[in-house]
Amino acid sequence: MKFAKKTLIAISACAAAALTTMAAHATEFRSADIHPDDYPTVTAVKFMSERLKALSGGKHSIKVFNNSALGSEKDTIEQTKIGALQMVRVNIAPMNNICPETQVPTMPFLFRSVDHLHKVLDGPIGEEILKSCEKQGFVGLAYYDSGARSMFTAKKPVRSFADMKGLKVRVQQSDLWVSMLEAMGANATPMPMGEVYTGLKTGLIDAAENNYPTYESARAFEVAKYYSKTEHSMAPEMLLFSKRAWDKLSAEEQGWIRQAAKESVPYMRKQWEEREVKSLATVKAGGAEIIEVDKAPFQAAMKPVYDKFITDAKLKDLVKRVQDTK
Ligand code: BDP
Repeated sequence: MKFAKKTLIAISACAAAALTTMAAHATEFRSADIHPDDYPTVTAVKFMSERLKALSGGKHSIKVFNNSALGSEKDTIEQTKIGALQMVRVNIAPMNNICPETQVPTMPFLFRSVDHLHKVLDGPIGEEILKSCEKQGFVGLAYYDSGARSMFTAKKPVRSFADMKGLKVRVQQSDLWVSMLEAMGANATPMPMGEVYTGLKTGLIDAAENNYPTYESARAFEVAKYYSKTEHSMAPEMLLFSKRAWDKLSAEEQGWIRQAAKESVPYMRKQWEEREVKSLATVKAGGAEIIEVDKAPFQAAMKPVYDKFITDAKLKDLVKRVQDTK
């Protein structure tokens, strides 16, 4: 069958118009996550979808593509930027190279406690950092908890700072993370989370670092049973909406999305608290050894990382304001 060029243009214009009209009526936004079904970041976005449905009178909802179905965090961030995906839940780390302000909550040993972290992220500093990603194509909706990250090793345990020397450690895809591990004396290898289990199993890497829930859900404790409580970073999770998709929505629709995201935060925090306890029990039962380490030498080694990444006045001011938050 052959159509004249004009007819084809008319047909595609009609299809595009139909899509736009559809979008104005009912939309199922697509959101990505690397974690399994029962992980708190995934259940929280599902909760957000329910809230969005209620607030929009059934017009809008969110479908979560989790288990890395749409790729690594770096991939899905790129898809979100171009508007192929409307939303993404990622750790803040893969945003570090894109949006410099996100380096601040990633910085090692910055937060004194979960309370301190919540005060900062729930207040104007958190807001400012979310907003700073807008010029890069992302509307920051919320932060989710991610606990504290610690080292885990396959062959020999890290019992002191000296044990880090020469270890091949997987890090998230961020220059800041590479420097952080190098400052600890390790060789840093950036790779997606989905490759960590095999990497540890085959000996491609000696170690990785994460919170209890991911150490458990990624089954990393089966191949790296020494978990050393360095608690070197509390890098939170982020919920980002595609600015391209956002700009096509009405102010009212944007308000519903913001509201639903906001409401999912306390829900997520409760799930998170429970999951940390459950995951610790699971990894211990699975044979993991939980090791206390002296964190002071780790902390002392982080000065060059601050010097290298917290360079301009704006970032220095943000770090200072975080430290001054009581
Ligand atoms: C987990 C985060 C996830 C990251 C992962 C990682 O929830 O977003 O992808 O760490 O280390 O804690 O890559």
